[in-house]
Amino acid sequence: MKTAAGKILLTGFEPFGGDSVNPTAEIVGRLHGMRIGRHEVVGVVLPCVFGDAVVRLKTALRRSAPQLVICLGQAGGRAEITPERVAINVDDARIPDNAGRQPVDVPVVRGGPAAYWSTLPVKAIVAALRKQNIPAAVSQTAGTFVCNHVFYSLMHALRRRRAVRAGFIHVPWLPTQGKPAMSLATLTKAIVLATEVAARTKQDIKTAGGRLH
Ligand code: PCA
Repeated sequence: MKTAAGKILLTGFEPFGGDSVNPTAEIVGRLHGMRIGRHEVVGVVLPCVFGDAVVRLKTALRRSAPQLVICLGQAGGRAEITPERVAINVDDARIPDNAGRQPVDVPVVRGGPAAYWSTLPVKAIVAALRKQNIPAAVSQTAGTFVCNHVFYSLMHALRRRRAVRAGFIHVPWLPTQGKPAMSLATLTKAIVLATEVAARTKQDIKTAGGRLH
């Protein structure tokens, strides 16, 4: 048997905002310990709490020393798998997090740059998913809640480690949560595919992926 060449850190979130499930915790639970290509997946579920989620993420980064990091979050109301293009340096919570924290207009990292780009091949991921008939689109905003907070903190933590590719993907609800939704089987397949593409694509493809609005 071939030994794994390296680790892929895959994170999800616990349920939040009164929900009893979060599709991303389910996906991560299914993929933890799996091999994707020559990599081994390390799955971690983060608390949906400003600050605490980042502490857990940094511990996971230290322990697993991954070559690739993909953080996942639920985006209720979206119909597609959406790799995020950019993380912005602001927390602005419309609802309290799971610890009752609700920061408004505060930077994720004081003095940090306004934004960090994802270093995942977001366009290639979208193209590969669409080829499998899985609805996908590049998203231009990860919002300003805990997901963007984790995404920004991830890219900030890795800013001097350009060899480690990293980014964030939002996913739709599960069918039990509302509509639009995607089955757990499709979500899991999509994330495996996205991870494979991210692991093997050095240079992202250049296709127009933006929407007018
Ligand atoms: N989605 C939220 C936080 C946790 C999650 O799964 C967000 O989009 O910010």
